[in-house]
Amino acid sequence: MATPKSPRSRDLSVEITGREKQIAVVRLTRVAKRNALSDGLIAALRDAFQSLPASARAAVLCGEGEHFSAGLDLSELRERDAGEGLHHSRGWHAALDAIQYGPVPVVAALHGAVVGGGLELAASSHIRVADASTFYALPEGSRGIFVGGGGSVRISRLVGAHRMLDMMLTGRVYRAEDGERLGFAQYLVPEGQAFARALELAERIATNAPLTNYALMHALPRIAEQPADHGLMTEALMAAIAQSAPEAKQRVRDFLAGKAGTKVRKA
Ligand code: 1HE
Repeated sequence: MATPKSPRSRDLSVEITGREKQIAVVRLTRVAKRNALSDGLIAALRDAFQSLPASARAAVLCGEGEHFSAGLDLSELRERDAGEGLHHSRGWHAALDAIQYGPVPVVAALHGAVVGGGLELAASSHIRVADASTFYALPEGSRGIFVGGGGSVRISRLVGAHRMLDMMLTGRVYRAEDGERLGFAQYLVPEGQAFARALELAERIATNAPLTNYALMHALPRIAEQPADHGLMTEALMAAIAQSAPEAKQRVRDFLAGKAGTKVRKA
């Protein structure tokens, strides 16, 4: 792995690795506090995703230690007035938007606790790989607070508002196997293997045409929110832009000439 770039916060590291330095590994390193997300760490995440090197084509988001993240740093939860609470939540929104709508697809490698704001963070990534030790919870209900990091939008879309409501009302905890079945993660791997699988997926993603990846990250979720006739129009516009790129033309020529190594194969 390449020498770490100077970390923007001691609680976060950014390393650039892989073929032609195409993969950015963004790692929460606040192990002693179970990667609890302080205001500083949230700002560092925002800065990291807003300033990835131009060579990056995909990113892996992971956590050091036994847990992905214990969520909001509860020690910072002090009495805020309404305005401060609003801005605090909007700060999280800005950081997690920088992940979801950033320059490259993000694969999260999950293990241990993925709870509260940690689950909101995971939900802002594009692909989630969970190992068998992963568990998901939203303890906000028992802490007397509400989600504020985009969870009511992203988590409810991932698993349904009815499941999110159950988790918050009853403190229900989902195990890794259930999490994959319900949609928290798209991949489930044996304990200790989430990072390796996430890196492998990120390397595969990095071989796609950047414009296709951009369309998937930026157009697809918006199309899914549009009325059908608007969505179809947006899809047509995005399709026209993607297929007009010189790289797309070359890839299709390669396939037709039998030169592409990307024939679809049965799983
Ligand atoms: C923390 C935090 C935290 C641990 N903020 N300090 N999140 C929660 O309600 C989850 C709270 N945390 C836990 O339930 C557990 O810590 C874990 C299941 C995640 C991990 O358990 P364990 O046994 O490995 O660790 P621990 O012994 O509980 O914690 C180790 C230390 O981390 C300890 O500090 P120490 O100084 O006594 O060593 C804990 O206090 C500290 N720690 N979690 C601050 N969250 C945008 S709104 C989002 C709203 C939310 O995220 S609410 C949910 C918050």
